[in-house]
Amino acid sequence: MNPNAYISNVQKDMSFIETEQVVIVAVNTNDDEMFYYQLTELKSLCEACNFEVIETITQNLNKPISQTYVGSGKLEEIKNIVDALNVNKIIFNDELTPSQIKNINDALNNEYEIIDRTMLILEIFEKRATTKEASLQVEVAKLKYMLPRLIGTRSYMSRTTGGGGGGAGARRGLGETKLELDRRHIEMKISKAKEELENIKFSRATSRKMRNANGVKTVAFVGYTNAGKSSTINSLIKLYGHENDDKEVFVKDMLFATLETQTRKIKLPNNHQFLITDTVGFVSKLPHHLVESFKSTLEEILEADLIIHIVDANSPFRDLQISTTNEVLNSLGAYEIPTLMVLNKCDLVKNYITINNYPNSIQISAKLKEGLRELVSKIDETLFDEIYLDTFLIPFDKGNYISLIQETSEVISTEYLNEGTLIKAKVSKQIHNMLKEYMIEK
Ligand SMILES: Nc1nc2c(ncn2[C@@H]2O[C@H](COP(=O)(O)OP(=O)(O)OP(=O)(O)O)[C@@H](O)[C@H]2O)c(=O)[nH]1
Ligand SMILES: [Mg+2]
Repeated sequence: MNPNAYISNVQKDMSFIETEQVVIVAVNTNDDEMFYYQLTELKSLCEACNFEVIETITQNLNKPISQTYVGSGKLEEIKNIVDALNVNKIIFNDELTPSQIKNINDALNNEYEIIDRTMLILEIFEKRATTKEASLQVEVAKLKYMLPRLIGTRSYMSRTTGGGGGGAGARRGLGETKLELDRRHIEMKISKAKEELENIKFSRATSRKMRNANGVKTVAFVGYTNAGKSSTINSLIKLYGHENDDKEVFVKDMLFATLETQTRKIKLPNNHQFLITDTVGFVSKLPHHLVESFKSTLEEILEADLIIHIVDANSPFRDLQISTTNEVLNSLGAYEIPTLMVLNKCDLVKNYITINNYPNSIQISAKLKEGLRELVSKIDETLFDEIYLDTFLIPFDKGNYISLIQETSEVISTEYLNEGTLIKAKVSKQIHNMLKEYMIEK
């Protein structure tokens, strides 16, 4: 099958609101909680692509069969079931290798569309991408996924050679030329998209450097998709948003609502300010190419002074979601950044004992705006742990320093003397060091 055709078919299907019935196939290697969780998740991924799962076919194996994913008898059974159900798309729970796709297609007479987990995730990401950067990142991931899958699909080869006619040798020759052209075309598209991404990455790095140079602290919100990262950020913006930067971020009950990082400014009543960054959500078996393509976006997490790990406390799979998130964070190299776990959606949790299993976490409900003050004071404590109670005598011609203290610190008292302004405040280490010459003992 021509992967291009396969991809564009899936895209075409996406444009209809109607759902299409599909069958899912999964190899169960250890019959544990993880397997059932991934199956449930695959169904959600299908839903996000407007596919309705009407049958789940599983096979218990030590590991997927390297040639055909499931055994040949099982393939026969799959064929009978999908025929009986009149379904023409089969969704596989894992990423299939190029040869597995080819062999499954051969066994099923090329009569069905074979879609694997990776392709589903790529499709959802593609649908959700709204910025140039996100679209390019998804494009690179998708093209890289496609590249090895151009080879070895017989229907693709015969289509490119115009079907019958000529000997096998001639057919292969023409097919290979076309294949080579397609491959080169894709490689060119990948390097063009990467070049464009480099430029975007550069301007992102520049604005990040400016933020760092200004000593502005950053808090990255990370976690599983749909855990409520964006909702929590919106609730915080409502309470503490900066007047010039209080636009809400996008929230929706769907997988991967957020694809691009967005930053908002928070100003607390004690004048402490910091930036919060919303990030793309994670999912189990996040395709390798996708993580790689989104690396520059995800790297924003590495620049953060604090990571807020948002967990859906109401999910029966929250422990697996926590470990998946931790794995992705570790793979990015975010070991040393202080992290605070936040259990969200506590309004839905019936059994409070379960929540107590996470002793160092903060419990909130972004929806009911509960627990947010505690969250903010924990963030404040972590970010501004080195606070100095200083008194400065600032000369009148240095009014900008007065504004700096008033803008960023909790001011205890202000007095206007003949020599200048006497100001007592709880200041950050940075201001403490910067204004040492105006400090007086008090
Ligand atoms: N009941 C309840 N629902 C919530 C709460 N917080 C978020 N939600 C809902 O959960 C869904 C997902 O919320 P988002 O904020 O978009 O989740 P996210 O973590 O940003 O998701 P992605 O952007 O996909 O990674 C939405 O339907 C929210 O209304 C909460 O505290 N309680
Ligand atoms: Mg979001």
